[in-house]
Amino acid sequence: MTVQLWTHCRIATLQAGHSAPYGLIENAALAVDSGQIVWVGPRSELPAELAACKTREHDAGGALITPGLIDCHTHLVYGGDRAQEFELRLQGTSYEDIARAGGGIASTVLATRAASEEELGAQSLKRLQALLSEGVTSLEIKSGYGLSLAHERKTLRVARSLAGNQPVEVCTTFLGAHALPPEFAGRQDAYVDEVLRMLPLLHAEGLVDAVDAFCERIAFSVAQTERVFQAAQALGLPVKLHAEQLSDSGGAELAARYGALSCDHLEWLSEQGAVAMAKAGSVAVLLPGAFYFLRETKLPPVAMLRSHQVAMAISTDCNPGSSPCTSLLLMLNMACTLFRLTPEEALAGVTRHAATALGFSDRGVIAAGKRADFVLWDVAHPAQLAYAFGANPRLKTVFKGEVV
Ligand code: DI6
Ligand code: FE
Repeated sequence: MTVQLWTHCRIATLQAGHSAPYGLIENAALAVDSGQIVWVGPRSELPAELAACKTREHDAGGALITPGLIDCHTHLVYGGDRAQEFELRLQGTSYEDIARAGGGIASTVLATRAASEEELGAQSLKRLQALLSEGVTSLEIKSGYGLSLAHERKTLRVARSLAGNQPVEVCTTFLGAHALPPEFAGRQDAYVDEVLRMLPLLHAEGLVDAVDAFCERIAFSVAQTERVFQAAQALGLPVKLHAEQLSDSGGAELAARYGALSCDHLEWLSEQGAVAMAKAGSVAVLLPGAFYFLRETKLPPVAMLRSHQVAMAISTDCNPGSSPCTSLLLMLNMACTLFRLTPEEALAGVTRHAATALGFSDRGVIAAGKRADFVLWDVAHPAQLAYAFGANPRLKTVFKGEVV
């Protein structure tokens, strides 16, 4: 055993059922061996056998330690940007009108198709690095701006390769059913057939960890979404869904029937949908950046989610159209100010519950047996992470036991 010890810190473990808020331990110690946490608790209770195996002691200088942050819903790999669409929206055109007129997602599809794998990688790396600078250690990246076999493959390959030399783990999600590509105009079901053809091929290349769809009046119907879910299920892939973002389509109930890892957005979620999610254990992924940027007024039903004990995660939704955002810390603040989450719920939403939303049971909390992904912060209390917006108090990230 070669134990690295972290001392002179307080630790927000985020452990479920811990007696203190945030699972906070004062005057704490954290022991790491081979990339795994082997012990956490008050320094005074550190077992002598662990102290005896210590090969290195890190003085955290009084920092707060939290689990590494997890961004569980991003569309980080895309070409171009949509600043002009932003200008149009400021003049009064709505997001849905722009989409119906062939702009919106479709314009990012053109730019993504036009970009080479290298160009896409370089543009996306900057966004990834912005997230990492705030303590993200795991994230999800969706495809969905390629919308053809070759371009969805390119997107997913970029997503996979981004993780290659960065201290982060990336999960990839196939979002072929994100929008209708121009060559399929007026032929929605034929495009869903095409999505069903792409999925097994991309999966066979090891590019797909999960499957998502955009179930909405400007995107795909419940019936079309179900065909995609059936195909995912046949391959043993977990599903998740962009559900009830702009209207109540009943997508969450469908997703719950397929045991979805998460349902995301959910501003228009019905009580039936929440009940179904609770039964299925699907996480509600709330995306305050998209709510803010589209100036939505319909709030996600947070009180209802709480009353049905649906776990809530928070994510950037990093994408060019509805949330061109690369700050997960800002999302903590917005989840509190806009959605009225408590700072503790918000922090659990980017750690413990975000891990569940990605199907990870080995991270998201600081506990023995979990991966040693954690962040040192220059704050006295965890609520400060949600309270100060535009600040980045990160001191250090530790990824798989090693200082980044
Ligand atoms: N919902 C969203 O908010 C993103 N995708 C989706 O299905 C936005 C995509 C975009 O506008 O580019
Ligand atoms: Fe999204």
